[in-house]
Amino acid sequence: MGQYPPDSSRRDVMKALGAGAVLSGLGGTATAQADDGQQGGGGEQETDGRGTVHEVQTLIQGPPTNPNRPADFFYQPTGLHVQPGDVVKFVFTTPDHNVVAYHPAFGMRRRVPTGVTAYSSPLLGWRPESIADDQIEPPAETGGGEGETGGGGEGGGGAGADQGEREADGPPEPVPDTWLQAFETPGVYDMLCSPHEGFGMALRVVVGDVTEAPFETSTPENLAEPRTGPVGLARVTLTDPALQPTAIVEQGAVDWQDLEANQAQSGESEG
Ligand SMILES: [Cu+2]
Repeated sequence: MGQYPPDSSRRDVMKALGAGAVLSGLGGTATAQADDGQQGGGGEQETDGRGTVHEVQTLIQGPPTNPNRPADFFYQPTGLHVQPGDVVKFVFTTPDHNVVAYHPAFGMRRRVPTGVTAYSSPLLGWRPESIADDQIEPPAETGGGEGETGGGGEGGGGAGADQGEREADGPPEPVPDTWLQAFETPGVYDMLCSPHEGFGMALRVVVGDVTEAPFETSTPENLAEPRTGPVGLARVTLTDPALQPTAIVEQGAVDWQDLEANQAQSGESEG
Protein backbone atom coordinates (compact mmCIF):
# COMPACT_ATOMS: atom_id res chain seq x y z
CA MET A 1 0.00 0.00 0.00
CA GLY A 2 2.87 2.31 0.68
CA GLN A 3 4.50 2.38 -2.72
CA TYR A 4 2.14 4.83 -4.38
CA PRO A 5 0.99 8.28 -3.39
CA PRO A 6 -2.18 7.63 -1.43
CA ASP A 7 -4.39 9.40 -3.89
CA SER A 8 -3.34 7.68 -7.08
CA SER A 9 -3.05 4.38 -5.30
CA ARG A 10 -6.64 4.51 -4.32
CA ARG A 11 -7.70 5.64 -7.74
CA ASP A 12 -5.78 2.89 -9.45
CA VAL A 13 -7.28 0.25 -7.23
CA MET A 14 -10.74 1.55 -7.84
CA LYS A 15 -10.14 1.63 -11.55
CA ALA A 16 -8.87 -1.91 -11.54
CA LEU A 17 -11.87 -3.09 -9.62
CA GLY A 18 -14.17 -1.04 -11.77
CA ALA A 19 -12.78 -2.51 -14.95
CA GLY A 20 -13.48 -6.05 -13.88
CA ALA A 21 -16.92 -5.21 -12.65
CA VAL A 22 -17.90 -3.30 -15.71
CA LEU A 23 -16.51 -5.90 -18.06
CA SER A 24 -18.32 -8.80 -16.54
CA GLY A 25 -21.45 -6.75 -16.21
CA LEU A 26 -21.36 -5.73 -19.81
CA GLY A 27 -20.92 -9.29 -20.97
CA GLY A 28 -24.49 -9.92 -20.04
CA THR A 29 -25.64 -6.61 -21.35
CA ALA A 30 -24.00 -7.21 -24.68
CA THR A 31 -25.69 -10.53 -25.13
CA ALA A 32 -29.00 -9.05 -24.24
CA GLN A 33 -28.45 -6.21 -26.60
CA ALA A 34 -27.46 -8.51 -29.42
CA ASP A 35 -30.76 -10.25 -28.96
CA ASP A 36 -32.94 -7.29 -28.39
CA GLY A 37 -31.69 -5.06 -31.10
CA GLN A 38 -29.27 -2.31 -31.70
CA GLN A 39 -29.41 1.28 -30.81
CA GLY A 40 -28.58 3.88 -33.32
CA GLY A 41 -26.32 3.64 -36.29
CA GLY A 42 -22.70 4.44 -36.84
CA GLY A 43 -20.42 6.93 -35.26
CA GLU A 44 -20.13 7.77 -31.65
CA GLN A 45 -22.85 8.29 -29.16
CA GLU A 46 -22.90 9.52 -25.62
CA THR A 47 -24.05 7.17 -22.93
CA ASP A 48 -25.72 8.45 -19.84
CA GLY A 49 -22.64 9.50 -18.00
CA ARG A 50 -20.71 6.31 -18.63
CA GLY A 51 -18.63 7.53 -21.50
CA THR A 52 -18.65 7.53 -25.26
CA VAL A 53 -19.59 4.54 -27.37
CA HIS A 54 -17.23 3.95 -30.29
CA GLU A 55 -18.13 1.67 -33.16
CA VAL A 56 -15.83 -0.94 -34.69
CA GLN A 57 -16.95 -3.16 -37.57
CA THR A 58 -15.78 -6.61 -38.59
CA LEU A 59 -15.13 -6.65 -42.33
CA ILE A 60 -13.98 -8.98 -45.09
CA GLN A 61 -12.72 -7.51 -48.33
CA GLY A 62 -11.01 -8.68 -51.48
CA PRO A 63 -8.68 -8.81 -53.22
CA PRO A 64 -6.19 -9.36 -50.42
CA THR A 65 -3.48 -6.80 -49.79
CA ASN A 66 -1.22 -9.69 -48.83
CA PRO A 67 -0.99 -12.81 -51.01
CA ASN A 68 -0.77 -14.98 -47.89
CA ARG A 69 -4.47 -14.63 -47.21
CA PRO A 70 -7.55 -15.27 -49.30
CA ALA A 71 -9.00 -11.85 -48.50
CA ASP A 72 -8.53 -9.06 -46.00
CA PHE A 73 -10.16 -9.82 -42.67
CA PHE A 74 -10.07 -6.79 -40.42
CA TYR A 75 -11.56 -4.56 -37.77
CA GLN A 76 -12.50 -1.11 -38.95
CA PRO A 77 -11.03 1.00 -37.53
CA THR A 78 -7.99 -1.14 -36.71
CA GLY A 79 -6.60 1.32 -34.19
CA LEU A 80 -8.76 3.34 -31.82
CA HIS A 81 -8.17 5.88 -29.07
CA VAL A 82 -10.76 5.98 -26.29
CA GLN A 83 -11.03 7.48 -22.85
CA PRO A 84 -11.29 5.47 -19.64
CA GLY A 85 -14.91 4.52 -19.17
CA ASP A 86 -15.66 4.48 -22.88
CA VAL A 87 -17.34 1.54 -24.56
CA VAL A 88 -16.48 -0.03 -27.89
CA LYS A 89 -19.43 -1.43 -29.74
CA PHE A 90 -18.34 -4.17 -32.12
CA VAL A 91 -20.71 -4.49 -35.05
CA PHE A 92 -20.43 -7.83 -36.85
CA THR A 93 -21.07 -6.47 -40.30
CA THR A 94 -19.65 -9.71 -41.67
CA PRO A 95 -20.25 -12.87 -39.67
CA ASP A 96 -18.14 -15.40 -37.85
CA HIS A 97 -15.67 -13.21 -36.02
CA ASN A 98 -14.97 -12.62 -32.36
CA VAL A 99 -12.95 -10.27 -30.18
CA VAL A 100 -10.41 -11.77 -27.81
CA ALA A 101 -7.86 -10.06 -25.56
CA TYR A 102 -4.27 -11.19 -25.76
CA HIS A 103 -4.24 -12.42 -22.19
CA PRO A 104 -2.27 -14.99 -20.20
CA ALA A 105 -5.52 -16.62 -19.16
CA PHE A 106 -5.91 -17.65 -22.78
CA GLY A 107 -2.38 -18.97 -23.04
CA MET A 108 -1.03 -15.90 -24.72
CA ARG A 109 1.44 -13.21 -23.90
CA ARG A 110 -0.26 -10.36 -22.08
CA ARG A 111 -0.96 -7.48 -24.41
CA VAL A 112 -3.43 -5.66 -22.21
CA PRO A 113 -2.64 -3.61 -19.09
CA THR A 114 -1.76 -5.52 -15.94
CA GLY A 115 -4.78 -6.08 -13.77
CA VAL A 116 -7.25 -6.27 -16.61
CA THR A 117 -9.39 -9.38 -16.49
CA ALA A 118 -9.36 -11.69 -19.50
CA TYR A 119 -12.26 -11.01 -21.83
CA SER A 120 -13.60 -12.30 -25.10
CA SER A 121 -16.77 -12.37 -27.11
CA PRO A 122 -18.26 -15.50 -28.62
CA LEU A 123 -18.21 -15.95 -32.36
CA LEU A 124 -20.89 -13.60 -33.62
CA GLY A 125 -22.53 -12.85 -36.91
CA TRP A 126 -26.01 -11.88 -37.83
CA ARG A 127 -29.14 -12.01 -35.82
CA PRO A 128 -30.68 -15.36 -36.73
CA GLU A 129 -34.12 -14.02 -37.46
CA SER A 130 -32.71 -11.50 -39.90
CA ILE A 131 -30.91 -13.75 -42.36
CA ALA A 132 -31.83 -15.87 -45.30
CA ASP A 133 -32.45 -19.51 -44.48
CA ASP A 134 -29.47 -20.71 -46.46
CA GLN A 135 -26.99 -18.96 -44.20
CA ILE A 136 -27.51 -20.22 -40.70
CA GLU A 137 -30.32 -22.25 -39.27
CA PRO A 138 -32.39 -19.88 -37.21
CA PRO A 139 -33.93 -21.09 -33.97
CA ALA A 140 -37.45 -22.46 -34.11
CA GLU A 141 -39.88 -19.73 -34.87
CA THR A 142 -42.20 -18.62 -32.18
CA GLY A 143 -45.85 -18.89 -32.94
CA GLY A 144 -47.49 -15.77 -34.26
CA GLY A 145 -48.30 -13.29 -31.59
CA GLU A 146 -46.54 -14.99 -28.74
CA GLY A 147 -43.72 -12.59 -28.39
CA GLU A 148 -41.29 -13.65 -25.73
CA THR A 149 -39.30 -10.47 -25.86
CA GLY A 150 -40.61 -7.43 -24.15
CA GLY A 151 -39.87 -5.31 -27.20
CA GLY A 152 -42.26 -4.33 -29.91
CA GLY A 153 -44.31 -6.88 -31.78
CA GLU A 154 -43.53 -7.89 -35.32
CA GLY A 155 -46.64 -6.63 -36.99
CA GLY A 156 -46.86 -3.24 -35.43
CA GLY A 157 -43.79 -1.91 -37.15
CA GLY A 158 -42.19 -0.77 -33.94
CA ALA A 159 -39.72 -3.61 -33.97
CA GLY A 160 -38.26 -2.47 -37.24
CA ALA A 161 -37.06 0.79 -35.85
CA ASP A 162 -33.60 -0.56 -35.15
CA GLN A 163 -33.23 -2.20 -38.52
CA GLY A 164 -33.87 0.75 -40.70
CA GLU A 165 -36.61 0.43 -43.24
CA ARG A 166 -37.58 -3.13 -43.74
CA GLU A 167 -39.16 -3.67 -47.10
CA ALA A 168 -42.47 -5.40 -46.93
CA ASP A 169 -41.85 -7.61 -49.96
CA GLY A 170 -38.15 -8.24 -50.22
CA PRO A 171 -36.11 -10.38 -47.85
CA PRO A 172 -34.85 -8.55 -44.80
CA GLU A 173 -31.29 -7.37 -44.77
CA PRO A 174 -29.06 -9.25 -42.36
CA VAL A 175 -28.79 -7.40 -39.08
CA PRO A 176 -25.37 -7.65 -37.46
CA ASP A 177 -24.86 -8.89 -33.96
CA THR A 178 -23.18 -6.44 -31.65
CA TRP A 179 -20.87 -6.78 -28.68
CA LEU A 180 -20.11 -4.12 -26.11
CA GLN A 181 -16.74 -3.94 -24.43
CA ALA A 182 -15.92 -1.36 -21.77
CA PHE A 183 -12.41 -0.06 -21.22
CA GLU A 184 -11.54 1.41 -17.84
CA THR A 185 -7.85 0.94 -17.13
CA PRO A 186 -5.60 3.23 -19.16
CA GLY A 187 -3.09 1.55 -21.41
CA VAL A 188 -2.67 -0.33 -24.67
CA TYR A 189 -4.99 -3.24 -25.48
CA ASP A 190 -4.35 -5.68 -28.31
CA MET A 191 -7.11 -8.01 -29.44
CA LEU A 192 -7.52 -10.70 -32.05
CA CYS A 193 -10.19 -12.52 -33.97
CA SER A 194 -9.71 -16.23 -33.29
CA PRO A 195 -10.65 -17.57 -36.73
CA HIS A 196 -8.68 -14.94 -38.62
CA GLU A 197 -5.70 -14.07 -36.47
CA GLY A 198 -3.40 -15.82 -38.93
CA PHE A 199 -4.76 -13.57 -41.66
CA GLY A 200 -3.94 -10.46 -39.67
CA MET A 201 -7.28 -9.71 -38.04
CA ALA A 202 -6.21 -7.87 -34.92
CA LEU A 203 -7.04 -4.60 -33.25
CA ARG A 204 -5.36 -2.11 -30.95
CA VAL A 205 -7.23 0.17 -28.56
CA VAL A 206 -5.38 2.84 -26.61
CA VAL A 207 -7.23 3.88 -23.47
CA GLY A 208 -6.38 7.31 -22.12
CA ASP A 209 -2.97 8.76 -22.74
CA VAL A 210 -0.85 5.85 -21.59
CA THR A 211 0.97 4.96 -24.80
CA GLU A 212 3.58 2.64 -23.38
CA ALA A 213 3.12 -0.89 -24.62
CA PRO A 214 5.49 -2.86 -22.40
CA PHE A 215 4.68 -6.06 -24.23
CA GLU A 216 5.75 -4.79 -27.60
CA THR A 217 8.84 -6.06 -29.30
CA SER A 218 10.40 -4.69 -32.41
CA THR A 219 10.01 -7.41 -34.98
CA PRO A 220 7.61 -10.22 -35.74
CA GLU A 221 10.47 -12.69 -35.49
CA ASN A 222 11.10 -11.89 -31.85
CA LEU A 223 8.23 -13.98 -30.67
CA ALA A 224 9.04 -16.79 -28.35
CA GLU A 225 7.58 -20.15 -29.21
CA PRO A 226 5.25 -21.80 -28.61
CA ARG A 227 2.39 -19.44 -29.03
CA THR A 228 2.82 -16.55 -26.67
CA GLY A 229 1.70 -13.66 -28.71
CA PRO A 230 0.22 -12.64 -32.05
CA VAL A 231 0.77 -15.28 -34.70
CA GLY A 232 0.89 -15.03 -38.43
CA LEU A 233 -0.15 -11.80 -40.03
CA ALA A 234 -1.66 -10.47 -36.79
CA ARG A 235 1.90 -9.78 -35.76
CA VAL A 236 2.38 -7.77 -38.91
CA THR A 237 -0.80 -5.84 -38.21
CA LEU A 238 0.04 -5.00 -34.63
CA THR A 239 3.62 -3.96 -35.34
CA ASP A 240 2.61 -1.67 -38.18
CA PRO A 241 3.95 1.86 -37.73
CA ALA A 242 0.44 3.23 -38.19
CA LEU A 243 -0.67 1.34 -35.08
CA GLN A 244 1.98 2.68 -32.77
CA PRO A 245 0.11 3.86 -29.67
CA THR A 246 1.27 7.43 -30.11
CA ALA A 247 0.04 7.40 -33.70
CA ILE A 248 -3.34 6.08 -32.61
CA VAL A 249 -3.67 8.79 -29.96
CA GLU A 250 -2.71 11.38 -32.53
CA GLN A 251 -5.16 10.16 -35.14
CA GLY A 252 -8.02 9.12 -32.87
CA ALA A 253 -8.73 6.22 -35.18
CA VAL A 254 -6.59 4.38 -37.71
CA ASP A 255 -8.24 2.63 -40.62
CA TRP A 256 -7.12 -0.72 -42.00
CA GLN A 257 -6.20 1.01 -45.25
CA ASP A 258 -3.85 3.32 -43.34
CA LEU A 259 -1.56 0.48 -42.33
CA GLU A 260 1.69 0.51 -44.23
CA ALA A 261 1.50 -3.24 -44.64
CA ASN A 262 -1.70 -2.82 -46.62
CA GLN A 263 -0.40 -0.16 -48.94
CA ALA A 264 2.86 -1.69 -50.05
CA GLN A 265 1.27 -4.72 -51.68
CA SER A 266 -1.43 -3.07 -53.74
CA GLY A 267 -0.71 -3.71 -57.38
CA GLU A 268 0.02 -0.28 -58.77
CA SER A 269 2.34 2.01 -56.95
CA GLU A 270 1.98 5.65 -57.62
CA GLY A 271 5.27 7.09 -56.75
CU1 LIG B 1 -12.46 -12.55 -38.05
